[in-house]
Amino acid sequence: MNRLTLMRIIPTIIPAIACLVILALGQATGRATAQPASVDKNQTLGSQLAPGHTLDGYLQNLRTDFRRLDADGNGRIDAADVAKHDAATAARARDLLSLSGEGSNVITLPEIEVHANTLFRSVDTDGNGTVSQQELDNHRRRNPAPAGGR
Ligand SMILES: [Ca+2]
Ligand SMILES: [Ca+2]
Repeated sequence: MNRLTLMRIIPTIIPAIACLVILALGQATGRATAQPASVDKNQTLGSQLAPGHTLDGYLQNLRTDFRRLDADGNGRIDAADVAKHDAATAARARDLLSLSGEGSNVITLPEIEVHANTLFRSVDTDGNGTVSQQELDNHRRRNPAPAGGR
């Protein structure tokens, strides 16, 4: 390859490499920002999902959980409720609060049910309305607990 050929090739190669680098960086940062929220959601809501559950049974479980955590019974979980609980229950309440999104410090049952509906559908992969042990195992393999565990 002589110098002249090289001079012709370089201007076409450099933009191509730059494009690849930008694409790779974009994917890396996309993963880094998207993953923690969805993993948290799966952990927080997935802990109430058991084999044999229908969507109704699962939502019933979440409602019971919600009522236990809503210490003052006003239909919202917020910092006032968290302050009334022991450490373990307060941690659970904070997990649910984190579902309401960044900057929000209150969550209602309908908000939780929206997330729960989405989670249930993503676990019930054959769409028969019941979560089997196999579907739950597959889901947990796809969404492993964060390193360090909680
Ligand atoms: Ca409350
Ligand atoms: Ca199923």
